[in-house]
Order: sequence, then structure tokens, then C-alpha cells
Amino acid sequence: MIGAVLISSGVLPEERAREFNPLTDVTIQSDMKVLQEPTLQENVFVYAVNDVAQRGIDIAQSDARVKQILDESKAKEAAVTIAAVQPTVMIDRQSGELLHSSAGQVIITANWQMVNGALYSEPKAFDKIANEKIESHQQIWNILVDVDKRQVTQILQQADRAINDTTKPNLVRADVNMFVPNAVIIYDAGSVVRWSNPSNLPHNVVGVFNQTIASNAANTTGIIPENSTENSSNTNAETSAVAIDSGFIQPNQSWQYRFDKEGIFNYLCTIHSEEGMRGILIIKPSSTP
Ligand SMILES: [Cu+2]
Repeated sequence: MIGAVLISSGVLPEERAREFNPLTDVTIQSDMKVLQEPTLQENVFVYAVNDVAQRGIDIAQSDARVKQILDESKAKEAAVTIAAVQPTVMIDRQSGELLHSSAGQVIITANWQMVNGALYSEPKAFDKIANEKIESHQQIWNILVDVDKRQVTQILQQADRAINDTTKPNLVRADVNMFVPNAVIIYDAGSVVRWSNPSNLPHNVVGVFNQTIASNAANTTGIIPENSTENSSNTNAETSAVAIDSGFIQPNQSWQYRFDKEGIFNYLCTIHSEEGMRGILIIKPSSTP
């Protein structure tokens, strides 16, 4: 590809190649796009690093074996991430031309957790699952595609990674590469939640805490209004967003945060989010059953 550009520039390839400096003549085009965000109905997160890589998702999703992988993950109520990470698109600085190889790569990650042997797909109260056996499973498939020939060339399945633990109240384990438990409810604003890192890699807790500030405590239902501005005359709560960033939690360290208001904290580990390392914490008033 690069060779073709060199020839079209009118200079002999050998001459041009002598001056070619990959660090200054070619830059990486970065236009990462999120194609699907998880919803309550479908816990699937899809993103591509660029438009060419995105083609790999369509190619993978029309492959029968990939369809089967996605169906089986859905049956387990797994959190699924579909990430198109290759090819990288380069820009030739001289010609402005975009270059890419045909080697596409789509990574599918399925994470699912079990409490006492039962699938854990709905967030439960932290103290209700405390001292119970929790299993966290992660399965990763590398789907290699030819983005120019539009076909899947190889599917590599990695070994199932499992973490077995006993849940402790208000403690989330940040391990390789999962938060365990990944979704919990706390019925007490003012609670402190601690994230521990027993693994040999750093992790972080980064996200937005969408707080609900009740203006009339007697009318608080614990339900967060979908759009608090739409019906302002009837609204008894307003929301405000707080950005939370733990910084890196090093191996054998932990980090804690006090959640003073009700709300929903959606968070991820920025260096492992593509492997599905995401979590959700829901803080509700203590009066809610
Ligand atoms: Cu991490």
C-alpha cells in the first residue's frame, strides 16, 4: 500500500524510500466510534477504531459461527463487547491518502457472573449477596477478517477465565479484567464503597455518577426520572453529574469513594474497557425495600 503511494508520487521508490520516515510521513487516523451502548434490554457495547475497522463488524456478524457465539452469550445474559480494533488507518502526510491493510480484527468479549450457581444478570442489593459464592467468567474470541475480500478468515477462542470469590459488603474486586460483582445496588446514600485490586495489573475506576438530588424527601420514589427537564412542574428531583476518577489502583492497593446522594454510577477501567471491564453501582434511599 505504502509502495503504491510512493510510486504515484513520481519519485523512484528507492529514492523516496531512503527519505521515508514512518514517524513523520505517516500519521495514524483516529476516529474511534461507539456504535452501540448497552441498554437494559441488550447489554451489548460495540465500537470500532475507524471506518475501515467497522467493516469488520458487519463481516463478522454475518458469519454463522460468530452468530452462534453471540446467541450463546445472549442466552447466558452475558455483557458483550464487540470491538473492531484493526486495521489501523494511516494518512500519508504528503498525499493525504488513507492507507490500510486488509487484515481486520474484531474482538468479542463475553462477561457473565454467577452468585451461588445462578446467573447474576439483575443488580441486587450489596448486603443481600454478601458472603455468597460469586463466579465471574470471561470468554474472548479473536475474529480475523479480510476487510477487502469481506470474509472471516479465522476465529480464535481463548480459554474461559474465571474468578471465584466470596462477596463482601460494599467491596468490589477489580481483577483481570472484570469488576466483581459488576452490578450492585446500595440502599443507603452516604455509603462508602471500596474497590480492591488483588491482581498483578493496575486498574482504575472512571465514570460519571448521575446523582438524583431529591428536593422533596417525602415524595422521593427512588426512581430516577428519565428526563427531569421535560416535566419540570411535577419533578421532585433533579440530576447532576459528577465525574469520578480513582487514578490507577496499583496491585494489592485499594481505593474508596463515599456516595452521598442517590443515583447511578456507570464506570469502567479505562485500560481494560474493551475487554468489558465495566461496572454499575445504583444508590437508592434506605427507605426503598
Ligand atoms: Cu483494568
